[in-house]
Amino acid sequence: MTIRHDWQQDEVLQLYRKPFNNLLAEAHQVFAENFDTNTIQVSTLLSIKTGGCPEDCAYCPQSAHYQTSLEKEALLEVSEVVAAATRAKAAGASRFCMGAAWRGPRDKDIEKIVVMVREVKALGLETCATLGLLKEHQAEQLKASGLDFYNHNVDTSPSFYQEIISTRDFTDRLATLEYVRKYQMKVCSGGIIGMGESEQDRAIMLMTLANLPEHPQSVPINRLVRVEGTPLQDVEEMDRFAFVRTIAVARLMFPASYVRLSAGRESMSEEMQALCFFAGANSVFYGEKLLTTANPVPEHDQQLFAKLGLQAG
Ligand code: SAM
Ligand code: DTB
Ligand code: SF4
Repeated sequence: MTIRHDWQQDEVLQLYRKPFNNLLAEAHQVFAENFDTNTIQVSTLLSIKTGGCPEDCAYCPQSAHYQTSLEKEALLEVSEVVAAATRAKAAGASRFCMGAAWRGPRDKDIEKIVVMVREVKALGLETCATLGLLKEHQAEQLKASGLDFYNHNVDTSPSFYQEIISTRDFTDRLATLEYVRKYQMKVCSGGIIGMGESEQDRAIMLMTLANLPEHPQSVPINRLVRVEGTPLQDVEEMDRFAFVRTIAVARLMFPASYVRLSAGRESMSEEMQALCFFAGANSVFYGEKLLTTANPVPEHDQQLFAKLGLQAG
């Protein structure tokens, strides 16, 4: 297996534009060379601080800039987080991901998060947090708490980013990823597909991630959940095969990483999900809610996994 950090836009686009069957066959081969293709990693999300976010990400129901039906909530108590993590473990999740609608945490927030991480870890779960932009000392504190993964998506290409978010820069995101790597937490970083971006934007997003000094260990590919009240509520639904192609290209570019079929499964058919699993997606968010929007109920996912012979692991 070759881990490459020198991807060029043209060759990524060439992969993306291959005949569908060839692309899927190649991606599946690389998948089978590196993973047990019948094992799927399952993570459960919890929004530990919901809504009222100062950022203006055009896709996000939690931004204070838009009128969505979401109720703003304060940071949850540690006991509430532990109770949710206990339920997630009982339902079969192996990783628990805590998400907060912040531009970035304050130092006093980090103190509370550190306790949450310790207690969730003590349940025997892997831990992940997604809290926005980090300062270096905050990354150090999170590492010391035992945090396994930090999620921070680049979301799209640098040029399309400017059309989606005005309150921060693409380079801010990369700086946080650098701190996460520096303090040796595992990186979970991917993006959102279906916001009206071009094929080039998709290629550049994947290329940006692959050409980092280390590949993210986990690459979430989210399909935009169009939420009423956000600027992207009426964006045209993207071609479903183009989504599957993006998963296949991610598998080819990140042969040793987990590729997560992330947000947007609620509006995918079982057949579309099965194509994504064939193309190399080997992780999902599991549990009836993502952060604030719906996800397939666990019983439904269990039935789907059984039909496909997939084992949660
Ligand atoms: N506030 C932090 C941040 O932005 O990094 C952490 C939470 S934020 C909700 C985490 C990720 O959720 C975003 O980077 C984006 O990829 C994803 N996301 C948010 N809204 C989404 C939507 N409507 N559809 C798909 N993905 C979404
Ligand atoms: C990721 O890439 N997707 C997750 C997680 N990382 C934090 C979030 C999806 C959010 C979808 C919209 C919502 O439920 O609020
Ligand atoms: Fe805030 Fe994160 Fe939503 Fe952007 S994606 S508005 S930073 S919660």
